[in-house]
Amino acid sequence: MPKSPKLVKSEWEQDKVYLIQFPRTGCLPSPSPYSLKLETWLRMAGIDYENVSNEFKHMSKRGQQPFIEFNGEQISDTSIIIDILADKVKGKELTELSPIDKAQEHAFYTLIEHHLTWLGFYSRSQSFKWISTDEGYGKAFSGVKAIFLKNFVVPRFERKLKAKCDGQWIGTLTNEERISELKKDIDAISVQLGDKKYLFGDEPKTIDATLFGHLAEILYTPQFTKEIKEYIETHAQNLIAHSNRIKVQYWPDWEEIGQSLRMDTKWR
Ligand SMILES: N[C@@H](CCC(=O)N[C@@H](CS)C(=O)NCC(=O)O)C(=O)O
Repeated sequence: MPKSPKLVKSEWEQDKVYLIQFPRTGCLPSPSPYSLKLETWLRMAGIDYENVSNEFKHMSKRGQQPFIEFNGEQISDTSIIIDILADKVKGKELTELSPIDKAQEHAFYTLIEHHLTWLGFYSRSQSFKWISTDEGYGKAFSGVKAIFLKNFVVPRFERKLKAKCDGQWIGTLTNEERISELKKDIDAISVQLGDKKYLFGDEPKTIDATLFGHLAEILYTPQFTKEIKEYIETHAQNLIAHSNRIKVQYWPDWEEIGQSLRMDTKWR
């Protein structure tokens, strides 16, 4: 077992992927759409990985999580990680599409990760209180730590996200305009999915993990307005079915994770 002191997992096994991410939360395995995307992708690809908590302090060189450690190297940014793993390890079939589908897939990736995701950030800038309840980290902290989380960390995070949104187009919109933008995203993805199992056919692709990661944060966590979930329920039932399909197939340990907050649950 080689040793690399600068890594979070300083003693590592050759060819094993270590996924460093936030600790588990109660209402879904991660409060980060990117972590949920990447872990879902690893499961879809059938890659042997080990979860490692970042203990709220270990971040990548980009100042973000999740990231992986693989053969003594740290790799960050979920899309870059996926490209590298698909190339070097497993999961190539999840990235293979015809040129026209690939073009559409890239457009949907941009819509999801660079547009839809801002509505999630906006929602949390308005209220991220759930993160300190049992839906979030409530069960993991007690006493002074729980008070600190609720009264200092959450308001600070809300302020940070608000500043981030204010510096973007989303901060300039009225609430009505924000919701209208979100509905357009939902409609576009729902039309692409149609009555197919996955966005590009019967088999899941990387973009399905991306969609799942981002949509799960909308469907399974509290939102700043009820309108969003109500709109998906009434106009995009197929997106709910898509999320459920992925949850059933790749997250049989979902409930167990929410109860135990363990990072080493068995899923296959
Ligand atoms: N493009 C990056 C985005 C990762 C990202 O934005 N992660 C957020 C958590 S959801 C983060 O670590 N933010 C650090 C911070 O806000 O301090 C990826 O795909 O990995």
